[in-house]
Amino acid sequence: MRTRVTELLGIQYPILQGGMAWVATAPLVAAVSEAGGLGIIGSGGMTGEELREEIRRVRSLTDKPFGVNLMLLSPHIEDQIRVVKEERVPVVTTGAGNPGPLVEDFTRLGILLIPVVASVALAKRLERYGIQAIIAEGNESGGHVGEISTLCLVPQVVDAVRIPVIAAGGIGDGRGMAACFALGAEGVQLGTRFICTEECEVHPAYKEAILKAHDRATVVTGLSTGHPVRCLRNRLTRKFEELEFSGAPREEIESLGVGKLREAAVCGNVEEGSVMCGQVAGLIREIKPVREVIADILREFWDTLDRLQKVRNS
Ligand code: TUI
Repeated sequence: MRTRVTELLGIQYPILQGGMAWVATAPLVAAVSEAGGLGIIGSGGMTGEELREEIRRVRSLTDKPFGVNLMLLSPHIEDQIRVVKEERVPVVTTGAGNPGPLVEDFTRLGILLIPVVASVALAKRLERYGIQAIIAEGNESGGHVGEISTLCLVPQVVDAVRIPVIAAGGIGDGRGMAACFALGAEGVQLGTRFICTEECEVHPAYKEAILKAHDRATVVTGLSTGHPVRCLRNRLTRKFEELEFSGAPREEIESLGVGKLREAAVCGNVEEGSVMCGQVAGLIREIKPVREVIADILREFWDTLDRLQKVRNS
């Protein structure tokens, strides 16, 4: 399969695995890259040196291209930036902010910078800075979310820029991938689907919670504080709702979320922790090896195109 995204990244299939903090560690990342997609380390929560170790662990498992996601609000962001430069990581994605100031340095070092954006305005601004591809993420996604749905955001970004667009948010299978290609995307990024894989090192209770989820199982907390996060509805999100409705001070609401992703992902506390995942959680029925997940997505993608062709010929 060839698109501008496979050519730019040097990968076989235009399928990226979202760089999820505390979830996307070396075994998952290497498995996705080995299967022909692009695995991406979630560096959120790591110190610079922990990130370096994870990068080296990926390199011990695969020779294929891989990426690191930099969560721009991380307290360790300066160290993490230094480490990805020193380690000459092939691809860096960014989230939760504007990576404009990084473009010059990364370009000089041959590091491909692919920002995640949730708006047309930021996509246009970053294209002017000289970036080569962009991920447009709709608010069906898990974790830190924007305001616009994938179905509305992707075609607006596609129309606003000339660089290739990778769609993210709400894609759980090959039908979703085909839908995003219909909107003009040339690649897709999936997060939640890759959590429920054998290679993903997240706590088993986190995977089970996603398997049990239904269509309305996720909520967005933190809208009132300016840090909206989508995760599974549980005891923690009910506490958030209570505090947010009561008009509690912003600091008190924010402090409720501190350390809670680790609590769910590492300790397996899916009631008091933050089980970040997208609205496609309701679509996911089983835990499979990464290779099978990618094979399924590709088969469903081609089946969808065949189905559409039949509509045309009917
Ligand atoms: O970054 C994400 N998703 C994330 S990051 C994360 S880590 C976390 N840990 C604990 C608590 C909260 C979060 C979990 N999920 N997605 C990419 C993304 N970026 N979505 C939306 C944006 C975004 C938002 C605003 C990108 C740029 C932006 O720009 C603001 C500006 O400066 O214009």
